[in-house]
Amino acid sequence: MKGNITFTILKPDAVKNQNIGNILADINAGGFRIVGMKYTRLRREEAEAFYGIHRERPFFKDLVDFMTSGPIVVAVLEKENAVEEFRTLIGNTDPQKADEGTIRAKYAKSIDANAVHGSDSDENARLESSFFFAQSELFTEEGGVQISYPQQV
Ligand code: IDP
Repeated sequence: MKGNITFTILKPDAVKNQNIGNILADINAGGFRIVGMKYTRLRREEAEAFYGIHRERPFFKDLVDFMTSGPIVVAVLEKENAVEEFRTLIGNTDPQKADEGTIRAKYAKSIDANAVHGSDSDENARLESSFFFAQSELFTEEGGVQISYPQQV
């Protein structure tokens, strides 16, 4: 069964361009509930760890520079089949290729400043959520804790 949790970042460009409200409205209109949310800023080591999978890619330094350039909003979202549904809502990584009406088509300017992050698997959704949120900071519709994190080693 597909999981019902995904993780998102409203990236520094979205915050700088005053699009927090617009993007959260699109997220709610897309049928997602906000389970947890924070306004924060990544330190360099945190951005490098979060995007560790891209460490060898040519754009890694630019990506880390950009992600640490200003405050961000991080959130955990709930919907049936959340990971796939959210990636459809945000559109292609490159806003030039993103379908009309998607969040990146509407609010992103370039492939690096592309407004939002969305997890690419259920496992990464849990991992990325645990990077920013304690279980006690996440609330289901009933007000209970939603996510069961893997055991810390
Ligand atoms: P995703 O965010 O759509 O899942 P990924 O391939 O996981 O895309 O890449 C992570 C982030 O790295 C992208 O959102 C984008 O900000 C940045 N990125 C990906 N490819 C490029 C590139 O070719 N040039 C510059 N930045 C890139």
